[in-house]
Amino acid sequence: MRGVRGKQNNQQGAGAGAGFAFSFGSSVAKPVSSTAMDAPVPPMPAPLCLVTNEDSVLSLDPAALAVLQEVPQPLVVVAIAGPYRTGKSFLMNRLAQKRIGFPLGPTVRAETKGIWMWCLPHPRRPGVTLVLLDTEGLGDPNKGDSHNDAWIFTLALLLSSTLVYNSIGTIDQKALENLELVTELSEMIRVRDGNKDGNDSVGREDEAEDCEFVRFFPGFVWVVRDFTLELRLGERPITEDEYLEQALELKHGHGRKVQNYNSTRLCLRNYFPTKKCFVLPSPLGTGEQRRMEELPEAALAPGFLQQAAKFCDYVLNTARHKTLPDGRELTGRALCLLLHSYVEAINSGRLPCLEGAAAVMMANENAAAVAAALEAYAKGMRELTLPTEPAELSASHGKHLNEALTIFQRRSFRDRDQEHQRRLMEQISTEYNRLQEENDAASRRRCKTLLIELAQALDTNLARGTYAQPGGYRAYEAERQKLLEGYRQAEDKGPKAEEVLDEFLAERRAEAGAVLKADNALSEVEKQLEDQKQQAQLMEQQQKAAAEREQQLQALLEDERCSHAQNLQALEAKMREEAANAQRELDRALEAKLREHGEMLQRGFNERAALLEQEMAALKREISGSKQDLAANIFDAVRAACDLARVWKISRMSKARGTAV
Ligand SMILES: Nc1nc2c(ncn2[C@@H]2O[C@H](COP(=O)(O)OP(=O)(O)O)[C@@H](O)[C@H]2O)c(=O)[nH]1
Ligand SMILES: [Mg+2]
Repeated sequence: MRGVRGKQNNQQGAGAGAGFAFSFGSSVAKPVSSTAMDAPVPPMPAPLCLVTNEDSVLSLDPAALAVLQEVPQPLVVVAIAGPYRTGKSFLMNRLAQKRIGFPLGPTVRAETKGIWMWCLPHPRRPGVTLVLLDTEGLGDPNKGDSHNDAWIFTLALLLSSTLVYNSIGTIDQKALENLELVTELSEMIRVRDGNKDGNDSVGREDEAEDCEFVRFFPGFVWVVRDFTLELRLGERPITEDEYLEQALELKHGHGRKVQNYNSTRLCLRNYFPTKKCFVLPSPLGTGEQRRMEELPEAALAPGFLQQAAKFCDYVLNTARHKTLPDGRELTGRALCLLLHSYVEAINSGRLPCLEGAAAVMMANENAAAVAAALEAYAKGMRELTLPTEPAELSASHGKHLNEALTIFQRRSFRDRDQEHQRRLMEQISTEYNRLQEENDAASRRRCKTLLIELAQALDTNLARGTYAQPGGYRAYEAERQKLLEGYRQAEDKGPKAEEVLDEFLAERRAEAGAVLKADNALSEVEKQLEDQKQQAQLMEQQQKAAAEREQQLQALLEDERCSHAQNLQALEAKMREEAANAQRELDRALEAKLREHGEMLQRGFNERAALLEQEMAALKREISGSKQDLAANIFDAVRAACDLARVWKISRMSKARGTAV
């Protein structure tokens, strides 16, 4: 069995970016994403090889993974694929706005074949990382191992949010045949793990799955290099997109020849949610053969520069963030997890499963989101110095719980049955309980120390027998009042102030009685009166301690009510956001199918149109299902949160009353 192999790869790009910036046309920046304030991307001076393909094994490079893993921002992932030596790396360097970066054809020796990665701050979207993926050596007979060419192409496609296919000349039958790989995609990817018995060897269970590819696949851009034709259809000038559309026109009929003709075209039409085309003339005069990267910008043909800038503008302005089909944006960590799953499947002879990989990634990320949120809560609460007043502890709990929920919400993915949020709330509750106990203990320690200090004069006088003489009780009582005053004035006693004082007075009850009894200056009646006063004072203190406990219990219940409300609010906001994202993505898929349906009808491909109608009906069912799901989920969330709140309440009340749950 072949496993994923970590491989130390020291190959770097041909050199660090020289900081040469091409100027692209002005553009309107997209709105900054919600996670835009995340830490910026660590500088990556040159591309690294992310996936290598040698000896029929795909390996992930730990150094490149480490870089990608550290990107906490949303990603725009642009991958380029196509025949070798067609200027792919050259074009990607222009997208990076760097003269030197991805190694170009003549500068690399026959070495690594695979996917190179370059992470850069997105030049037009603050807070977003642009990940460029350059595939190397597809179809190059002299380079590496051609066995996994199709896997490299598939991985580039699955990782990207925009896939650029680059070829030279024109989009003719030959060019489309070179792109035959797309027809194999339905044999190489599965949407979901249909085979429940676990025997998921290569082979597809569900032939209809590829109609769902449109929800997972990136936007598609075909770039034609050294283009020499005039963009005309008969007399009519046409756009580049119309040129692509025309090249992808289907033929009528059912024969094998027609099927062969149509197969790649059909896949391109059906799998990709958007299609775009750019034609670039040769950057040099005809027949010139020079290394472009060594030429100054001014030596490149203006037509090439203009078209290349148009391509870069399109990609930088419109390429979408990399998301899951439900619209949730991926970070570098999440993309790494998906990549691991895909490569592991491929190396062990299985097909990458899109939903399976997403589920593993989401579980992993949700667990990490719980840990990060809990850590933030604990860190925030550690700022308090104990003992502190219960109101302060409670306010701090509310503040940091809110922060923790925000962190969790930002970082987590679809959280089935609110399992992870529930776990987070339980762990925060446990931590809050622990802190309260710690605060109680710290309060007891502080109050006891304080009383020992304040009682020093009393104890010294008692030891000296100062109170064992006529008038001693009055002196004792005056000293005791001084002690009580000092205690009341002391700050930061915490939640156990009254309770500890109550215990102190009860402990000293006998002592006060003895001093009173021994004081011969007092008559029996006076002694009785003083004794009653002592008793009343003790009872009053007992009541204060009881009131203190009751007040704290009420505050705890109020804390629970607030936590519960915060939890619910976070759950509902998250669900609404998820539902809106999912709806947007489904709408986008539906739109692509609707467009294709219109074209098929117009061109008389009625069978195809009917098939598309079925696919659209399935998507619409999913859309209405997702709306019902939202309502059901919110209901479930409320119920789950109520259950949790009830458990807390019972446990807190029992704790406060000193009984076991
Ligand atoms: N004719 C032509 N050559 C190009 C173009 N862009 C880059 N080149 C040159 O073609 C060679 C291969 O380029 P490279 O980007 O490494 O191709 P890749 O193998 O597809 O990545 C280099 O010497 C480039 O300078 C282009 O648009 N037309
Ligand atoms: Mg290259």
